[in-house]
Amino acid sequence: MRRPVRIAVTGAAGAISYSLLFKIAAGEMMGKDQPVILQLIELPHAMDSLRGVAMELMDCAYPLLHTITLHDNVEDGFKNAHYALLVGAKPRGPGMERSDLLEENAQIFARQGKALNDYANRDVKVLVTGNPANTNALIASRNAPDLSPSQFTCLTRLDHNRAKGILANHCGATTRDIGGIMIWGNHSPTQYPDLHQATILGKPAMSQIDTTWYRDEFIPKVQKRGGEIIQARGLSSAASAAQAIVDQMRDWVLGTEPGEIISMGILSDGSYGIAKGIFYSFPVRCNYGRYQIVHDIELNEFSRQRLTTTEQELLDEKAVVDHLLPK
Ligand code: NAX
Repeated sequence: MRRPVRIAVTGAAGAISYSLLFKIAAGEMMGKDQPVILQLIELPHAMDSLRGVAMELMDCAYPLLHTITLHDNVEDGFKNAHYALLVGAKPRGPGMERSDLLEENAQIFARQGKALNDYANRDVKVLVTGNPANTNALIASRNAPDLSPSQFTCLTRLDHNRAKGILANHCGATTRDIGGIMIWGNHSPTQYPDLHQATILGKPAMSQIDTTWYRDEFIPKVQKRGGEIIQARGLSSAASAAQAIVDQMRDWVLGTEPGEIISMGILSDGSYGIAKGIFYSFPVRCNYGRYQIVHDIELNEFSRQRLTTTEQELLDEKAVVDHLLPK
């Protein structure tokens, strides 16, 4: 058996974690031969609830679950972590402006970035889910000067999976038959779900679907799927978000399938003309624990405009929190 790896999770008593932790403990994220230590982190007032979650995890008797530790602060919770899943965030309250939300979360993620810098394993891989995920990832990475920004990512795999599922359902295909889906930009309604490289059973998707359906129905459906789920369930997506976290981390750590493209929020290096210094979702492939942007994708005018719109939103978000970024 291999040595266990340490996985820190914030917001561990929340709705997403209630699916996520059980998947991790069952070996779905790190592989069926990799024992895990779960370092669960919550706000002090949620520690009782967290103890309940830990009891249930124990009661599942997962063979790969080595140890569970509980923490009410990130400085203890991130100690020696190989992986950090930053799920907890401050939700938007009544009367709160988007700028207040950005600023309040900036403070939370600044502290988490510093704690990762000071206490986590030097090779820690970080995935930010808590919203606004892209800008929170930017704040965390900028507050961790001793870690590489490439160790930080944000979750856009849920958007990717949503696009795949909705397209499969529309075409009467299975998701196995579909490849080449790309999500560009922000995890927000400005994101751009791009089907121009997508294939269904190996043939171009755009030649098998109606362009009007793609532009007027598919794109807004993916962009607003989170809201549609809240309206239907009265609660936000939780199980699908947990699955997306597992998928994104598993692919990052264990690699994508040959030829497979996934979407990941990462620090822009200027590829495709996107401004450097923002966390932006790009098409990537993963190998040996690293991700690489897929280059040389042709973008038509329609796509280019959408890439720019979501880029501008991220630049605006960055401007709101700029005074909190270490210079
Ligand atoms: P819940 O409100 O059910 O749970 C969040 C938990 O985080 C709570 O238990 C809270 O006590 C804890 N928490 C808050 N601040 C914390 C901190 N500083 N340190 C440790 N714990 C903290 O929310 P849930 O449905 O689990 O969603 C979690 C986050 O994911 C939200 O910000 C949500 O907006 C975001 N999402 C992001 C998605 C993405 O694709 N990037 C999709 C799903 C989800 O909406």
